[in-house]
Amino acid sequence: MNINIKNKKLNNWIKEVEDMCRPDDVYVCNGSTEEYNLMMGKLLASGSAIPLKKRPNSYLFRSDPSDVARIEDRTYLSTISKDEAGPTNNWIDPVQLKETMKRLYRGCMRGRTMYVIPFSMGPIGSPISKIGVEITDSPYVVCNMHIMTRVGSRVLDLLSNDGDFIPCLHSVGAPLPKGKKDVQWPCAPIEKKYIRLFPEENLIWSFGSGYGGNALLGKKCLALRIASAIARREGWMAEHMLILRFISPEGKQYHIAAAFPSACGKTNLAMMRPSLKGWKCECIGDDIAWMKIGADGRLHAINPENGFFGVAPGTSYSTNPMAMDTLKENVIFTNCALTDDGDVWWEGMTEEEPSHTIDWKGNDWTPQSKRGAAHPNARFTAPASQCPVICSDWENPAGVPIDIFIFGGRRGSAVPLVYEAFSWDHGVFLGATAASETTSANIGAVGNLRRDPFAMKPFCGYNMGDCFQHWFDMGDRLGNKAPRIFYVNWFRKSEDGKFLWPGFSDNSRVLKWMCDRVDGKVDAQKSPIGFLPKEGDLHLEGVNMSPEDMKELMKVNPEEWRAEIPGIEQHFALFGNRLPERLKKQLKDFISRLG
Ligand code: TSX
Ligand code: MN
Repeated sequence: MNINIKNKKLNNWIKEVEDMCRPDDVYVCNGSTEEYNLMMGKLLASGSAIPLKKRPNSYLFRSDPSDVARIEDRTYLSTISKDEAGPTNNWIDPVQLKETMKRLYRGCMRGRTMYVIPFSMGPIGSPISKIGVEITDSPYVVCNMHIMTRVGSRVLDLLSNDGDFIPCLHSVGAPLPKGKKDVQWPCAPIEKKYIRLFPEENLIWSFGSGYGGNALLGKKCLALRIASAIARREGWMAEHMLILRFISPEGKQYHIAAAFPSACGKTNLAMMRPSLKGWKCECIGDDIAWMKIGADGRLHAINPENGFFGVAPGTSYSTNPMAMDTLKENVIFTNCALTDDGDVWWEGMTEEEPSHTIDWKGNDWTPQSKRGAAHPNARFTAPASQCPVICSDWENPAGVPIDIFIFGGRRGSAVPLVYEAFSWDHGVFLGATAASETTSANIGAVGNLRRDPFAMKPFCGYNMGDCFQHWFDMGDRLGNKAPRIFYVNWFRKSEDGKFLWPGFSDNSRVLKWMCDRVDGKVDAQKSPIGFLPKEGDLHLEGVNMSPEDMKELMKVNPEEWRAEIPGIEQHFALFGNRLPERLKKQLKDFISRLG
């Protein structure tokens, strides 16, 4: 081991894992640039990393075709009682599980180095931050963690002798026999891939996958699944939300946190450039918000992450110019295509397709090829500090006070562009019933409606029914200082199947209406589903839309909404006696408003 660690719990854990996994070496990470270069050097030498001529200090990786996304059906919550995991999580008995997994971990790091990564989620030393330590046998994970979290000796200093941390154990599950050359992307076959969370012990075990949320354990596993369970116990919130600062022409700041299921463009909204004259938008985070009630009684949010792990396909100078500018250097790309002049490319990046690339599997690709050049879930890993519109307060340890919560989803019909909840309880109902139509980015059939309460279905580390109650409890504590709650749908279509709303920059018009509501500047029109903008209150100058299309976009058809009720009832029935009475009342009121 290269560093002398003082923390007793950490030393014991390292020894325990070393005895079990049998690596050739143990290396403790210090988070330095030299260390990053050393790791990347190894990955270049082994042929895993491909340097990109067009982007300084940037590299392309190609994963194993079996290892391209989060493995929801192989992710288990291991709580003492099954009821604690609830109906939306896979559950497995912790005692039985530990035996199974210990068998897998036994000797799994032979021929490899075991890396110990001390990291902070949130600015180092912030009262809202948490410390984790990931043990991994993947140098690719080390490099990604350098970008996505705050890694290093400062974290070890903070841990001192007896500080606490969340242990995150990861192995690609591919021991390397002596003298054998490593493959480009080591991982285990699908039936040996597992993610296991022990929310009652604050412990994370991941085996067999090297990809994204399966392997970068600070993100989905710690900052959402484990943190959401801690947050409920401690009375704060860990949510799947982007955070942005919206600034009026007069310089007034509004802080907005928004939860959308995947494939709704969270990263695009987080870095949006308003089309409304004089308004500005700054990014604080694109995926996760940790929020605590401050001394002022308001809800303050931090972004626990240090970078963006974004979906590449669809990202372009027209959909998200600020992301494109973030990606100019110091980026890790995974499963993108490689162009002949040494750049990356993905579907939707440019108006014109390149005439030839090497696709994400390493094969020749031309526009005539039937398969995509980049994998639909191809990713970029980029430092948040490189985003041109990163907010000056993005690392403020006190966080930013949230004025507005937004929920939403992708709905071709029924759901209007925007509406406001009548009350906190009604807003919780909107979050709890949020749904989105599946796209090719999800697994399963395209176009199915999937309930994804608070966009947390894959990420809630405890019973979702208790999560609903936690939202009510937080609202009770926040009282009249609670953020206002809105619901949006950028994806409503006309009869002939065209998107009605231009979206992107023009979403600033929707955000402005929300701010006007918060300031009491505009009245609203009551409908059965919530408050709608009154005619003329959505600023539409410069939007090329006919009044008929606008009417179609905002229409609330009680008939269509009545058709939603069986689905909501079915969804609520899942939670049995854990479904809060207050949600039942919301559903009853909703039904009676529809008449
Ligand atoms: O991210 C999106 N947002 C939010 C932007 C701040 N997307 C992309 C979703 C996939 C990740 C959107 N797609 C949005 C949106 O507001 N709206 C749409 C639908 C749409 C797509 C294209 C056009 C209009 C709407 N227009 C043209 O193609 C010209
Ligand atoms: Mn996410």
